[in-house]
Amino acid sequence: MIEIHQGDITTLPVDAIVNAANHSLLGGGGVDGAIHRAAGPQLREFNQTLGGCMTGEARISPGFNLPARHIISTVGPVWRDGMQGEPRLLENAYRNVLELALQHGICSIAFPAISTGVYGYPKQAAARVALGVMREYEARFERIIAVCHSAEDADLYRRTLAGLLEE
Ligand code: AR6
Repeated sequence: MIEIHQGDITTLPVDAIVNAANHSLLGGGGVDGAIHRAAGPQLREFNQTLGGCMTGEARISPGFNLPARHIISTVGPVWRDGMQGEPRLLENAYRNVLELALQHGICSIAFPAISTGVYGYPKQAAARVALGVMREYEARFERIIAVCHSAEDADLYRRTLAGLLEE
């Protein structure tokens, strides 16, 4: 069962939280900034050894000062007009995070709404991609948590998940 949680992803004591990062993996704004602040400067030092990350790929780091044991960073697509492969790239981001999590024996994982902030991906369309991939993997995890920063986003996720379950 996919859980929808409203709040700050950095507070969750799970095996892994997912970061919506940029290619450098060295920090930024939004959820990326919050995760780097909460994990501490060791995250940036560690990520300097990873050599960056392409759009749709995923990299794993320790959780450092977070309650989460690991951070899996991915880079979502920047939304242009929807005709530049954005849906496939967003799907790849979710899928590659979940595959990497399985390789590392992670049982509980929490995701932010990748690409829906600074990168401008329309929220409804992004929620359909996110929840669609999560449903494919849910049987292989104890917990998959979709974290929404606002109550409005959590409502959108609940409605989108209900719609997918009816299909
Ligand atoms: N917990 C959960 N969700 C959050 C939090 C939080 N603490 N803070 C923000 N969100 P964004 P992107 C939500 O912009 O669109 C960075 O600068 C937010 O409401 O963080 O993938 C990176 O370095 C939104 O729904 O990520 C990249 O340059 C979602 O997280 C770029 O932004 C994603 O918004 C990535 O942009």
